[in-house]
Amino acid sequence: MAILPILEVPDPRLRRVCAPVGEVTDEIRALIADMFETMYAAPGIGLAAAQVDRPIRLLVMDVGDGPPDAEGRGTANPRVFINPEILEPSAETRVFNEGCLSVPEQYAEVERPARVRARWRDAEGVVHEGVLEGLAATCLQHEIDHLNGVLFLDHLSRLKRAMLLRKLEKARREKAAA
Ligand code: K1U
Ligand code: ZN
Repeated sequence: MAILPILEVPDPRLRRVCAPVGEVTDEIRALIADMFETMYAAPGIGLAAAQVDRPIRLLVMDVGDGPPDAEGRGTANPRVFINPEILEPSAETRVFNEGCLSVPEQYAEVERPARVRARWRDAEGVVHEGVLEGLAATCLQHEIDHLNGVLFLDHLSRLKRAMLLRKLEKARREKAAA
């Protein structure tokens, strides 16, 4: 397994529309393992293949709430979404202070549908359909945006986007000078 470099804005490769995945091969499964390792190391709760320079429709997510462990605590819940599609977004929306590993350490409130009915394939190629809500719904929509070359910045007003990008440049300058 390997930790892969994550592309950061303004890299034009983040703006590509990704191609559907055909057969789920061992090569794809190896990429999935690397993406989980990269996501957990970052750390993050989601990662799209586009962010690690693989322009294909694949994303991984772990927003927790897996089966409780021996102490009754919620645990990891790694999930793979191949060729995900939103079938039905809810009319109700929710606002979440989103981050993005391609826009490091910058956060902004984004409004999206609160629930989505989605269809996707898993790492075995099995088709699933289900409703995601809460953080899982927000994260799935954020990651599907990546597969379409869209960043959470694109959901902000021009002014908010410009302010956030200025903050990012300042943080990068300070880091380079340190
Ligand atoms: O796609 C990405 O860039 C990953 C992104 C996913 C995401 C976060 C918030 C809302 C929607 C989608 C991140 O994981 S940013 C980091 C983050 O949110 C986080 C990091 C450590 C602990 C908890 C959250
Ligand atoms: Zn992101």
